[in-house]
Amino acid sequence: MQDFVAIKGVDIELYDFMIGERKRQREGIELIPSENYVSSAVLEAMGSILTNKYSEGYPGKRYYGGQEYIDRVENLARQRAKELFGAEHVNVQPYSGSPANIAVMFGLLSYGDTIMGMRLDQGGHLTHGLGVNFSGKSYNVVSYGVRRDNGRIDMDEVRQIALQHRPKLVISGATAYPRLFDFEAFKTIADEVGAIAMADISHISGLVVAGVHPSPLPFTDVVTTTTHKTLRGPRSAIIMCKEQYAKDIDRAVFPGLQGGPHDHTTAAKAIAFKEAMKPEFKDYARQIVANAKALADELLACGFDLVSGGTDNHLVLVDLTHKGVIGKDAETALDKAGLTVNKNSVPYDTRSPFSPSGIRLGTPAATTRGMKEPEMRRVARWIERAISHPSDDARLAAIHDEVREMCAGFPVPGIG
Ligand code: DSN
Repeated sequence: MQDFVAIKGVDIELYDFMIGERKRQREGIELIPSENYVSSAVLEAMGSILTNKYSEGYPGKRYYGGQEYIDRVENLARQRAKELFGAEHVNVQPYSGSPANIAVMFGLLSYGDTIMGMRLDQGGHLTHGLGVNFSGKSYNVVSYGVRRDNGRIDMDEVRQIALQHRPKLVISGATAYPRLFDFEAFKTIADEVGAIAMADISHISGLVVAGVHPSPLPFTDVVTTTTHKTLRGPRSAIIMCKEQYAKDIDRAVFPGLQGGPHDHTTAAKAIAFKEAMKPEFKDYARQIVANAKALADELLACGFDLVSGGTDNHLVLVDLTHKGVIGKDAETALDKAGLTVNKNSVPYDTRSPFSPSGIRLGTPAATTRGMKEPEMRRVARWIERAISHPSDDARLAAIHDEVREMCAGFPVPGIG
């Protein structure tokens, strides 16, 4: 278990915060779908002496000396990612998901080019073209969303928008879409309009490598993913692409956007890729989806409205409109009950992103602790009990006692 002894010796104030967060992680259930618990080996690499090194450039072509081992670390991470995903080329240096997506656009497009992505308020991501983001400020954005009647992406509509606006980049991928992406259809549409096809699989990459979600590789031109969500690695990202885009992507990452790569994180990525190659990772990914389905089914039985009526992946998007509770108040109440979720817009939300109508739930972290369908059904019933009386602190505290008791039987990797 991480006991932060050295930190305690130099910074008692920070130590207290870290002990508090450790307790929170252990005694509550993490249901934010983009979060997970990394292994002790990944944690060790992240807190290692590799953070001491600078290594601008790429293996064999660096701007600083002393790269004998760092080159090997980066090559190992690249090689494992190529094998794990079946990618032609991989850049393992992006600091995180947003810089990875920006690097793709910076490397392959000219300012003012048209890009097409999923609208943030319908499930997309900031970097897929939101007006206040670099992507929305630098490129002409056209967007697709989901159908009002079934909450699903309509590929005919995506094709019509693409034919009308002829984007240079077609982005598939989302942060709040509970259904499968038809990556092949996106690639066909991109080809039809002469666009580069990009898939951002940050949320689902762990499911993709396990074969639980169809993969956009090898046919998609560029694929980005964070490494810390369902993939269960360090807080970071990678870019995968066809060989023809490799030089432009690499130049965009360094020296275009970034300086020295975070070598300790690269090492942690190499470890995570190795872990994800193990047969037990496939079982883990299958259980993530089974757990999400159990959670969704029980929530439906408790009278909740789910966007698209359920889930095919790791997340569930709950529309609270008919429950008479707003997402922010639900998030606060659930926090008090030891259930960590995030408020989230639902498609066609009439409320603002700061105070949306829904909450977003996911099972990757709970599944890492070994929780299965019976625990997910309990979670759904706790959510119902909490949300039906969101201001009843005594009731919420009582739920947290039950949550704490259940959590004691499911240790957190790296914490215990
Ligand atoms: N912040 C991530 C998420 O929660 O989905 C997206 O970048």
